[in-house]
Amino acid sequence: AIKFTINNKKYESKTAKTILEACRENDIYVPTLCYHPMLEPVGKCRLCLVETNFGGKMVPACVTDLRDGIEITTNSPKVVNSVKSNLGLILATHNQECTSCEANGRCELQDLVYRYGVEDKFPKIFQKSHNMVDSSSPSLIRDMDKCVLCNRCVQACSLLQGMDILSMTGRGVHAIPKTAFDSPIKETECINCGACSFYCPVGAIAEHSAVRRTLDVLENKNGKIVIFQTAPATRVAISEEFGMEPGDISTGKMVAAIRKLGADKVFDTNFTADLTIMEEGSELLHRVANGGTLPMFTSCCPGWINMVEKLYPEFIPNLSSCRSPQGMLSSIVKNYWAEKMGVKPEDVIVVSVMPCTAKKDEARRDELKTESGIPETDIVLTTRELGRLIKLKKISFLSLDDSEYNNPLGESTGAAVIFGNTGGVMEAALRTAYEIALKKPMPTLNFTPVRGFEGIKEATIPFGEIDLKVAVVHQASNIRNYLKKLKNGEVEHHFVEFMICKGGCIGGGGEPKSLTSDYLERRMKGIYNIDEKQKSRKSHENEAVKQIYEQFFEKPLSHKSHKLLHTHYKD
Ligand code: HC1
Ligand code: SF4
Repeated sequence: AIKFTINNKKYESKTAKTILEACRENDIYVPTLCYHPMLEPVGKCRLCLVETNFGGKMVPACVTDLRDGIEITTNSPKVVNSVKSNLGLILATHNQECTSCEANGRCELQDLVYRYGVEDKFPKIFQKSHNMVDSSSPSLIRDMDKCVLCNRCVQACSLLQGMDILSMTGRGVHAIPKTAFDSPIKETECINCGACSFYCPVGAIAEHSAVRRTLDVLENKNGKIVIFQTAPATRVAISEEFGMEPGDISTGKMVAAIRKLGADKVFDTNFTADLTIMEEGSELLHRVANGGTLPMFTSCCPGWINMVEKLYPEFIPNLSSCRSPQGMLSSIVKNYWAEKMGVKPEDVIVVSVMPCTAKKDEARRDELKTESGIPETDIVLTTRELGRLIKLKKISFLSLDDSEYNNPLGESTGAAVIFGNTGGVMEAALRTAYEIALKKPMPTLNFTPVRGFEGIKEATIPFGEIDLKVAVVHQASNIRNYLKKLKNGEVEHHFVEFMICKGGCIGGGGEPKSLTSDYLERRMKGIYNIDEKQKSRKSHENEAVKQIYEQFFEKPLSHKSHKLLHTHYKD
């Protein structure tokens, strides 16, 4: 173990590599702005400067190695003054439209300025100098006058996602993360995953907010019926917006809060996750039996669809034709449920709550409009935005009694909720396909080879005549590696699940921001806990799904299913 002192107290550590890690391990506060435990430390913001007994100069704690015998001081007047003056300099170049900023209340800079009581006294020479708000993407807004040059968006986009859309350009006061040729983000190869917005410590890159529009819809209904749907991964993360822990399950409170906001019905995207399994499983069996294009690729992740359309159009035939569960639910609501309820589709507004910024972009697709040309999903809110709405309306989330989803479009099984985790769609599909094709239950429902955080997971399942080879790939950079291997003939599979974000939807770019290093593991556990506790854990046992086939769709891949539950892609 390394022995050291912090503020004259003795400590030792076996795991900490840097001074910052040693301080965090021992609950000693060191301010940071550019640091995030899921990214590489870069030592740019200079807020974590500390004094040590080695050399005279203060050193950045995030990039300075912990050494035996080091004496660290984090609370001297010299350190505190340096934090204050660095914060003052950051403020001088920062567009402080805090009151209307998407990050208001969850901004790391705001918290630091408040904590240190920093006065905004430097002249604002650089304010508005970049003069650029890029709202071209339906998913994201970039306001570079709010950028603090932490480099986190650049790292998220290149290191984590392998997309390289943003890079730091210019020096000193002219430094700024830019797209190639400074193009509006919509004109780049950006897939709208939102990783940049998740890691932005301030409001320089944020989700393209629909909070105000949703408020308007809820407060001025004018006879319209407002339906909400909530994605699998929202229920293990929304709790973090209210001070609970990652992975804490708050399905019932979330539904109750949405009712309080004024929704007329709350449906569950999980219902159509179960329905997706019926359609996608049947599509796979059909492709295998009839020599269709293989491997078949899942199609529920909109960042992934964007990636295929923009960068790998040669793989479009491999994509399952199934709409995403979000798309299926909205389609059912507007094209079937509305008629059953005796209302016009135009008088129904569907608000979907998703862990994902790319879902906003998916909802605007021409292929996902009703016959009269209105979007089937009217509004997409991220989990973060739902948190904002609940807070704005002063709903006391933590003291709400649990509420249930409305049926039948609120009924779901354990197979549906695991869609939120990487590997979940595959596991859910196998639970059903195995049982339907081989007419016997899978030996175990917990199919562990496709669980966990490994970038590319593979499994082979004896499937009657054939050995079914499957793979699960998550995080855009791993996906690009996998596709390279597939093109080179180095891998061979029948069915592959792709999720653009690390961990799957639980790691979506629209989920509550977290400064911990284990939030993904904890959210993942939360999802599997829900699955374990469900009455049924197989999609084909969902009674409401069975019913909708009996009453309307007839069977998977029927003519009606093709019209309302399937889609096509742009090449
Ligand atoms: Fe997902 Fe999906 S699981 S894509 O990861 O198939 O966003 O949570 O809603 O649509 O169901 C996201 C999550 C989500 C869809 C489902
Ligand atoms: Fe990069 Fe994703 Fe942000 Fe686009 S949304 S700039 S791909 S991190």
